[in-house]
Amino acid sequence: MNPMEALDTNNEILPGAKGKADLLWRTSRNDNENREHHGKPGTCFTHCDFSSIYSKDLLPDPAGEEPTNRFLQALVQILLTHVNSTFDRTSKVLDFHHPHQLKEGLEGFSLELPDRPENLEQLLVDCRDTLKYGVKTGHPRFFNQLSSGLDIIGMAGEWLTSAANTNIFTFEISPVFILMEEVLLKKLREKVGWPPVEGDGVFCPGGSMSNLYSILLARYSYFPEVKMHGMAVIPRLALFTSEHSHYSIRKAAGVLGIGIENVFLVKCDERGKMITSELKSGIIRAKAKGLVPFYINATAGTTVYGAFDPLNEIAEICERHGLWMHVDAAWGGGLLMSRKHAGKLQGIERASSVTWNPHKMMGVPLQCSVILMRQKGLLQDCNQLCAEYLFQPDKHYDVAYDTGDKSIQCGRHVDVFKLWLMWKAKGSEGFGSQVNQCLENADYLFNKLENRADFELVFKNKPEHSNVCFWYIPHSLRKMSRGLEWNKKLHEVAPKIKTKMMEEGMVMVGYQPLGEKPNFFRCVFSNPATTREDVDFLVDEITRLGQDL
Ligand code: ABU
Repeated sequence: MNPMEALDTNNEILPGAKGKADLLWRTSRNDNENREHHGKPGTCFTHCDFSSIYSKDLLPDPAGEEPTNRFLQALVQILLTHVNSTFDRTSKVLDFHHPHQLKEGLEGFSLELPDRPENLEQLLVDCRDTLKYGVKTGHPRFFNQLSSGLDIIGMAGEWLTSAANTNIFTFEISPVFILMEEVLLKKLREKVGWPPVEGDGVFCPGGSMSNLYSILLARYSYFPEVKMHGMAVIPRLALFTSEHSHYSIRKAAGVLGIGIENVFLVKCDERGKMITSELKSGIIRAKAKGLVPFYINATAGTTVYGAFDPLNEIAEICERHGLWMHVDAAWGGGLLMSRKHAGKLQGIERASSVTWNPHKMMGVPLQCSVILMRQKGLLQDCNQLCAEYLFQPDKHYDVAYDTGDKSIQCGRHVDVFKLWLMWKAKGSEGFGSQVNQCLENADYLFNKLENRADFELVFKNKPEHSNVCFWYIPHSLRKMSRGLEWNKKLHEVAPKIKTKMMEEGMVMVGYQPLGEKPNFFRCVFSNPATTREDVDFLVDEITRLGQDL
């Protein structure tokens, strides 16, 4: 795209644009008239000539304040346009292009990096194009991932975090954020049901990392010598997780040198819950082979089915065998915010550690994930190396607040502020209602599909979380007798529909096979902007796109 041209959110050239000197924006796709804008919603924002202004002209240049203000206001206008179109149901969820098309450069949008600086006008166009060719994960019709939605307060929190641009390892450079982290970790532990004054935790980049921490901590608690001397000085370990659990448990076992083959996948029932009798016999078998079981992961909200493992039964097994109980509540943890649904995690309070991703069900902008520990001090003992250039013991404040040595990272992004700000904005109750609404949408979809001949539900009992898994059965398959051939054909249906869906871009939902089951759709709700009409739209779209298959 030529940076001299001004585009609206559909990348159409606006009639009022005056070439290189002017960039004009409309705030939303519905704002059809090209009006002058002075910061009021729905009107054009500004005439700005950025064509001879470069990044060197911005702050810290002595005369940089005014161009910096104008540049950032122009950028904010682009972001507001994106925000408005995200919530505009007539706008697309995505404008799909293949990797090679994006690499070749679309309408002048080039990913290649120049040797000579580009002016701010070009940078603004690049910003806008980056959003244009991305996916609007906050769109009410984006059902593709566990993390979705665009929380305005959360986004504001992320902007502030970026402006503060600090590292959350020491109190001396992150005094406020470190204390916020303490407040939030305590609050989340309270929700888990642990005594709030004890316990520990750390924000880390995603659920996989949180799960890795849990295995690291469990191993250290039984075999502290491993920190200094490695795996050679400890027995061959075994850990257990369900066949429906997240792959990060196996990955972590590989990363930590425990070995993927020493992760035992426990069978699940039809609903995707761990069968505890299988767990018991698995532990006995592993012991008989000379392995040392030490850790069980129970999942609260599996990735595909949204199933909850029987936490109390698993806790009993852990207590009987002296094993570490971890609960991966990356997805299900959000339900603890809802009085109506928190009971589905009964038994979580018996765990030694918990993974929880506020960036999933609580709608906090990515990333926001925690590992919570029941025992205080273990994180510090396990990970600390006392780097003297950061963690000087003779600082003039209480160095217990230099929490960075608990982490396996050195530099750590501040993920807490957006969650803290959202909590202030909604209260615990606001998060609870959000969760309730998402689960009501899941119920609505489940009930709707239950009564349709052209859809089939993958599991027949009501969703416990907001996952609804289903097949679309095209006309050609409805009368065909079931068997291998039928399964093979059904396996191709979801990918074909998804291809058309992404090319048209009006809605987005994921699919996957699971075990012997051919590809099926998994619809998940975590966006409070989604309504029943959006659910109806999804079902109608799948029907329309799949009717000729
Ligand atoms: N555990 C990562 C999230 C996967 C998903 O969104 O489907």
